[in-house]
Amino acid sequence: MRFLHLADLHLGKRIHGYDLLKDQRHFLFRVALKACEEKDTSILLLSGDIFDQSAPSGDAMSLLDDFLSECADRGIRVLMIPGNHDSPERLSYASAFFAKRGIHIVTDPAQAKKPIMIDGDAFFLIPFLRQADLFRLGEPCSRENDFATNFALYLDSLPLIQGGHNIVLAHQTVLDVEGHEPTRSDSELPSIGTSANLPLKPFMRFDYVALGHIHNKYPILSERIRYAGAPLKYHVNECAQRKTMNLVELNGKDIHVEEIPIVALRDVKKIRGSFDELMSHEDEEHYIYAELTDLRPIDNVSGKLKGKYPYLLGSLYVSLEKKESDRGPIDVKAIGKDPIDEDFAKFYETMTGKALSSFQKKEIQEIAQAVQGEKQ
Ligand SMILES: [Mn+2]
Repeated sequence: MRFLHLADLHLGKRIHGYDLLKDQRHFLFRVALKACEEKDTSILLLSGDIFDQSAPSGDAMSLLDDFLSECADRGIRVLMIPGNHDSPERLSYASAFFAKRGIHIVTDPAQAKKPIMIDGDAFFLIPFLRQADLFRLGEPCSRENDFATNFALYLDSLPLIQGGHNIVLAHQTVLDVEGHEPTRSDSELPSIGTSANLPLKPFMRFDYVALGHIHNKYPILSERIRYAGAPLKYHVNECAQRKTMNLVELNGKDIHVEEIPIVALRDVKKIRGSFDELMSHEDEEHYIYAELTDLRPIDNVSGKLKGKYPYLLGSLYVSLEKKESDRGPIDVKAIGKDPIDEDFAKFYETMTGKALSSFQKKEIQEIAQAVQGEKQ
């Protein structure tokens, strides 16, 4: 049994205003389908957050439509669940019809109890669940229990098969063996509180757990319980992440997971240097965030950088700006009590972490005097 495990496609996602549909199309057709062909697998798992929005754009829906049609034509079985970003109702549109062509979409937790059987192996497709969904489901879940307890009871109630593998798809936050939360990425929605976190143990009875939700790729505890991570970098702060796909092979009690690196159509990169240095760089085709080391602002810097980097995400003068978290609060009430030039010197130091040079001090003093003169 061999399959490719993906999650968090977020079709229709934008990064700093740039539409990523081309990048996502490239990933699905040129990377994911190519991997299925090269690695000789005809089963693809998509563990939730298929779309970025619950009401996806027509273009995003067309992309999924094209992709699923191509999979069906190639005889690839696709198993998918909704994530917290997806609308279960919209995602399950025509699902009975799709199932006849080997595209299985499960959006109802009651339906998940009936596994999808492929070559004697059982796939349990669990849609993204909240406590309210488990309350609605009733037995064995109850209103007396917290979410983690109810989810564990629900997992225990799944009818595992004998003599074949049991594989589960889920889109939840699962804690590691020590109870730590996974490292989050900036493109994930912040979760409120920790009530939605699930312990690892109830998942350990399965041969493989194909998780979605956490955009960082990282294996939890064992080879068998994994997040796929988002296939593309969906935020500037994810530029250092290494994106991969999980190619899973189950053979009796043995498991082998190959992490296939993803080469994106355009990478998301941060580059740092002086304006002149950056203008001689060769990263034109990527999504670029420029960190400028120049000490003086440059006129129309974004416009000039965009001339070279058409996919410029943004720019920042790193030496002129201290991170908000690194600098103390500005005491607004104190402004105006001291002479203007002294106020300015304090403000400059708060913002940059540096004192004014003697030349700058002199210039500011002159400006301050001129302003004072005008006032009087
Ligand atoms: Mn997601």
